Amino acid sequence: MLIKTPARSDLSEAQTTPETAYVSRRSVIRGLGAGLGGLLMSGGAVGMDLFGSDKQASGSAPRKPLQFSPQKPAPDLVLTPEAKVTNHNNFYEFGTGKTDPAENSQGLKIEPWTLTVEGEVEKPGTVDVWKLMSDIGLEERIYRMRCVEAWSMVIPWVGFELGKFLQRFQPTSRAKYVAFQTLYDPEQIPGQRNRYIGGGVDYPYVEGLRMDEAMHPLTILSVGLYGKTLPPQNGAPIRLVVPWKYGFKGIKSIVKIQLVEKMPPTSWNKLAPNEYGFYANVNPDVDHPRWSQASERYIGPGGLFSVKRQETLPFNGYGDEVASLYKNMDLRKFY
Ligand SMILES: Nc1nc2c(c(=O)[nH]1)N[C@H]1C(S)=C(S)[C@@H](COP(=O)(O)O)O[C@H]1N2
Ligand SMILES: [Mo]
Repeated sequence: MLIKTPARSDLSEAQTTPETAYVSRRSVIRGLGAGLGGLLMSGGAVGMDLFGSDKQASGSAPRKPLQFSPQKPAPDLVLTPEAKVTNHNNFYEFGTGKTDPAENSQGLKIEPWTLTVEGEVEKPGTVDVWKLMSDIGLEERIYRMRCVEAWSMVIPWVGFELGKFLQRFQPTSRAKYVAFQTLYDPEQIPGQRNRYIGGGVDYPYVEGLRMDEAMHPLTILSVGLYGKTLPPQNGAPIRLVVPWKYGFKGIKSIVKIQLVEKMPPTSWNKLAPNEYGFYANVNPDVDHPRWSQASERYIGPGGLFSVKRQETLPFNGYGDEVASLYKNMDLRKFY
């Protein structure tokens, strides 16, 4: 590893972005005709929008300010501007183009929203996600995000540890894996009505983790980014974030979590098993059959299409924390 990667606790939204980036971010946001609200939320637990304009770049769904504990400094990470995080997405249910989700998901009804936890647990249950957001104690997590398509971002998520949440339901000793499911509602979701729009994925989108991966403190359920609730295109109101894995593991708009004994099916693996594995750990040494994974295009501050080619790090830079989970595994075989 050439770049020293700080522990996640060393990172903070306010400190990761140099002054010049704030200037660029402002111009990008202005260029897209949105408000300045996002600029003021750095590290903040404050829900006030001084400019009275909290609208995101492309959407009509208002995002609510969240209360959360901020992270500490991360001098080596530069945040991807909010307007890019919310306008360059993969959410095939709303189309396969990068701007399709922002354009087509604004009507998604995200409130109310319930999440059911069932399967190998002593106490199955259904929670009101909006109530959960105000009860559970949210924290900021600034993570690198590496898509399997070889682009990356740095995103200031707001959320909570999946492991702590799952403990509430008391997993049984038979729980070996965790299966996740996205909302299935073809009336609302165009890609679920039309295979062409939805990119040929079998819906609902499903994902899974091994139990130890799910319980790892880096694994979060995110309910916000840049200090506010998630916009629909980023998986509102609740989505998974596993920072050492390729982005497709981060399933969006989750309605169900099942604890199970056997490895569950996952959407991209079903579609192309030779290209996308269950583990999907970021690994510069294991290429995708159709492209190299050794480097990535980092989408950072600057002009709308400014990208920087950089090396991809093993486990996306989180190896110190997670490599031990895979110590006896051949990562070429279990890609
Ligand atoms: N339900 C669902 N979840 C999904 C996807 C999707 O198409 N549908 N795309 C995945 C992929 S490939 C990536 S890279 C991330 C992108 O998250 P972002 O748009 O918030 O950056 O979401 C993941 N979660
Ligand atoms: Mo992705």
